[in-house]
Amino acid sequence: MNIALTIAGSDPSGGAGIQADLKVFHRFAVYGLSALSAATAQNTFGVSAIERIEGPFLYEQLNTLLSDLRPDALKTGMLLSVEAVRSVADIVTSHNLPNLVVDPIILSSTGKSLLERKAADIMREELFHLAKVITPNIMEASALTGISVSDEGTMEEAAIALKRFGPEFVIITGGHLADETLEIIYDGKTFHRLRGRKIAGEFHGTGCAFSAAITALLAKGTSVIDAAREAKAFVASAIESSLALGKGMKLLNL
Ligand code: PXL
Repeated sequence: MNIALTIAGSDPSGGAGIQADLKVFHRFAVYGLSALSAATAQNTFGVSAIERIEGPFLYEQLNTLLSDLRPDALKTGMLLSVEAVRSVADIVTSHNLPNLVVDPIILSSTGKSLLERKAADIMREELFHLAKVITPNIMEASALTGISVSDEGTMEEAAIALKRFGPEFVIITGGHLADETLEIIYDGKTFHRLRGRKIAGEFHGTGCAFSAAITALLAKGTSVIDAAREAKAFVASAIESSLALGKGMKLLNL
């Protein structure tokens, strides 16, 4: 069985974070490993508090796990601190881990900061170049490039700017665009575009599910373009069957 690892924060609602990632890995029949990089207190209305996991303890979780098990692919989600970003970069390098997917989570769906300012700079400088794929949404692409990303043209501009930090592929997700969904995939030469129908409503965890699905598919040997296409279809179907289990945002049916 192929193995995927998620390094992410805990979302007790199960809509995003490490819980959602593990559900997605299971859906793709990939064995899921996990290491916790932060903890949140949250429900379907949002995040009320965040607790840190110190960098050395994240490093210890990963080093212990990886001295025994070897993932075929891994992803990062909420990393929060400079120390966590550096622990991941160290581990990916020292264990020579393939198929790193960096989902550069900066804000929660309701606007809470999940990555400290300095940590975003360090992620861009020290983690992106180790990645097979980075998957910022348009808000994250804006914050990471200083470009105000709002349409296809500015998504392409931001993809070019982000590619310079060294990832093999940049995928900018445009589920937050006004009237369609559009993913731009850039490998330094060619742009691929995945277009979809926009489904009305606010959904929690779409970015996590998308990057987790890509990670699971890379673990199984799928190419990045095919993985992105399949991940998009998976998320669209999870949105279509999303669940109003709480009183706030709908939860993806993962
Ligand atoms: O959706 C981004 C996200 C990722 N990881 C954790 C989160 C959230 C959003 O709230 O809580 C742990």
